[in-house]
Amino acid sequence: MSKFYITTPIYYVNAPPHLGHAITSVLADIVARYHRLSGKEVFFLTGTDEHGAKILRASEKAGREVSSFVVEIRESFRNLSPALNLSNDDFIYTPDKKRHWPGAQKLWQKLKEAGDIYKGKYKGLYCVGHEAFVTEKDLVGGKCADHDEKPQLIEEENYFFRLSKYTAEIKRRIESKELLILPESRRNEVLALMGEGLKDVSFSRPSQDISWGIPVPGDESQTMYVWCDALSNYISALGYGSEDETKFLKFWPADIHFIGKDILRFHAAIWPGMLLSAGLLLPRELVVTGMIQVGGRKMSKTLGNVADPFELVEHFGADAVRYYLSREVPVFDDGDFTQEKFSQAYEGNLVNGLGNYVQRISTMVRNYFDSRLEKPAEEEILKAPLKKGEVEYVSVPYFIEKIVFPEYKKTMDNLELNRASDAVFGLLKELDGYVQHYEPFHLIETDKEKTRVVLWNLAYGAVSLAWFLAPFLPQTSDKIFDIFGVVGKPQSEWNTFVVKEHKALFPRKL
Ligand code: ME8
Repeated sequence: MSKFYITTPIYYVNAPPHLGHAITSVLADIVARYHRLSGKEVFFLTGTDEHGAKILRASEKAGREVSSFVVEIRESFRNLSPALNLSNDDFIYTPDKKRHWPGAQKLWQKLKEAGDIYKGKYKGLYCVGHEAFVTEKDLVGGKCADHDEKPQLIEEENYFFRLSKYTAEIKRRIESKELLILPESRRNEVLALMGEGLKDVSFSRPSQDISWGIPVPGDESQTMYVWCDALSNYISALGYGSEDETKFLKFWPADIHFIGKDILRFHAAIWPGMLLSAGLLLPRELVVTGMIQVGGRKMSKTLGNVADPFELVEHFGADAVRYYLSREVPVFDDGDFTQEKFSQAYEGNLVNGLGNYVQRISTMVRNYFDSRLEKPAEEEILKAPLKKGEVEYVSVPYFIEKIVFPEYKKTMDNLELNRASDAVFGLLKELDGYVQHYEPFHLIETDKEKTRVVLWNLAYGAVSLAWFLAPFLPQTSDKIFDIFGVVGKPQSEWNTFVVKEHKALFPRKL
């Protein structure tokens, strides 16, 4: 069985999660579920990034001891999984001395052994929001444009990582697509950056200034730079540096790191540099998402313009939120979030669209055929073809197999999740058209046998929707399989449908 390792970023615990974190985790979950359903052994990792100045400052602001402050917020990130039905196999957090520190420290040791760690003096502007040094050109009116605050001038002695040494090799890997970066525009952006050459990175801070972190191996007076610490989670979680590295040997390299565009540079430059220095394989793919915005500005904890995923789930249900995040927001571009847009999408596509379709079909099967529909003979099926414009497809199953499935598979494999979801909701539209065309609610009065064929096609369509939606809307998908009596049955056994009475899939909220 082939393996598939997929990760989300580990999120900062300076505040509870917002919809921006939810979107990355939901998209990664959809991909994880898709690969699991296609028979791969999947390892899906998420977690939290809990060290550094940013977290320390947030705990001070809250008047709390940092070690207990992080636990509380970590739990709210952990709770995203049951709330949004995320299927992560593991959850890593950086203060975990047993699971995370040995990996981070082993990796540091490897860089050191490679001669890539050296001591130097650094003077620069540090943005705590970014947890990175910034340059004058990143500032607007002396402030960091993303975080709306003045960076600190820092002058200190610390350790450096010789990233410059790896510029050419990293560039080659990205150019050759051995390290694939999606979408193309982000790949080009990174390559342009490489053109200027990568600079060495300050990789530690004096412990007296920032003690909340992992001590540098062999020099307790220094704390590891939070990005060096954080990036290593992708291998520490697999047991790298522990007594048992079996999982690491099995799952590394990562097949996909799902990240937002805000952290691309760290993943496309520093992380490959660290791995090359340590003689480890590079991840296969970085999938870089756009940002959810509110009124044109990135939704962020620092800016305080956040939408709470838990509230949305509470009101609309997990699948409604998953639907919105995977279809109504572009994966690779920025997209705006408004409550009105969310409600409209919910009412339009879920209540009136998918929910209504399933309700109508199941009700007709119950009322006209005593809840049971056997598969009609092939020649009967041919009597109710599906018309799409000028083209006539012999049946609903045929249309699904020849038109919908290839488009779905292609777009899923290319991680064009919005388009894959469009293909599924496009099928729903065709099925609605099929209902309108044959009007089974009238046809039943004149031709019961043909109504049986039409409804069988429509029930097959409903179950196919459930199959396609399984990675996107897992609960809804399960419910539809159950309503039509085909739980656990492969497609080849979707012959007889025994339909159950059920509640609305998506209750009306307006
Ligand atoms: O950067 N829209 O953590 P972070 C879409 N700890 N996605 C968003 C978003 C938005 N408005 N806001 C956040 C860190 N995200 C580091 C990562 S990884 C080794 C360390 C998502 O809490 C998006 O995936 O700031 C972004 O890259 C990530 O959350 C940043 O989360």
